[in-house]
Amino acid sequence: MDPHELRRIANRIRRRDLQAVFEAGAGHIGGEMSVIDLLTALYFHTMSVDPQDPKRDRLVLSKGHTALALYVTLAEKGFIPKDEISSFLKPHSRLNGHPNRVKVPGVETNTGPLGHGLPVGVGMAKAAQLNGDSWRTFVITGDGEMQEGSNWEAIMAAAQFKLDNLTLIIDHNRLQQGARLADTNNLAPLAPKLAAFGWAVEEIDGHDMEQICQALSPETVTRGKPKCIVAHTNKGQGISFMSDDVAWHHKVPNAEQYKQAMAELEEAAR
Ligand SMILES: Cc1ncc(C[n+]2csc(CCOP(=O)(O)OP(=O)(O)O)c2C)c(N)n1
Ligand SMILES: [Mg+2]
Repeated sequence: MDPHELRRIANRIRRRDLQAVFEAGAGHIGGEMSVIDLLTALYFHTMSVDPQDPKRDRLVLSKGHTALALYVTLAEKGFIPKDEISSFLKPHSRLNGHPNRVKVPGVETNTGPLGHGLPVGVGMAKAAQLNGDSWRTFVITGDGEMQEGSNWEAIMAAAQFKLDNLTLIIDHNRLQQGARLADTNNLAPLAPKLAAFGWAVEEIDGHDMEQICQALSPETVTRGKPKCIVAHTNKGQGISFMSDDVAWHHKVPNAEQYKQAMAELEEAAR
């Protein structure tokens, strides 16, 4: 699929996500807008995700608070009915605030407590390596999430195991909950740290479809090394008044803000 079509899909996912947050009165809209281009490229360009195929590629959305972005992407891909998105966070809905692999088709791992997805991803990649399988594991973490020590244990293990079938994508939007990364526990620059741990590292603009697809392609994998893509993103990407504003980690737009946000996304789709 070409980048233009991928951008159209990402825009559709952003609009559906925004609508669902507005209607549910909850969600993590900032981090959803920042991760949607990455999810779109993974599901519509890079990964083979046939649920019947045990050798399908795997995605672990470790920043599980942005589950809604994953649900909308899975609905676009046909894993769940598009209508079901309107049940997000409703009583008895399977679309909870964090993804559940038992309930939602296409979800590979339960996530929510930050710092767990990468250790699980290392286990998945190790399993494929032991079986001699060529499927790939992708993990998306938040940048604030990278403060969790469990990630760095997993990073060491992945290098030790030479897991070149593992790709970690860090959604580097420079914001966490209630604060900037720089004012909390400043991990930037991330790339040299991953490189020092023995990973192959690439830095990209996480909203540029060409760059995302290129960085995810199997040809760019370094033999014998796990790969980290530091994706420079904006929290709230696509909606001017949410972009790069820490308040929109999990704020919900009022009716007027919703109208403006939707108008901006619709304009971008033209
Ligand atoms: C172990 C753990 N501590 C705290 C939280 C609460 N929490 C949810 S999101 C979040 C901030 C995450 O920031 P970041 O990883 O940068 O994600 P993004 O900016 O993409 O939303 C926190 C602290 C959690 N889910 N898990
Ligand atoms: Mg962040």
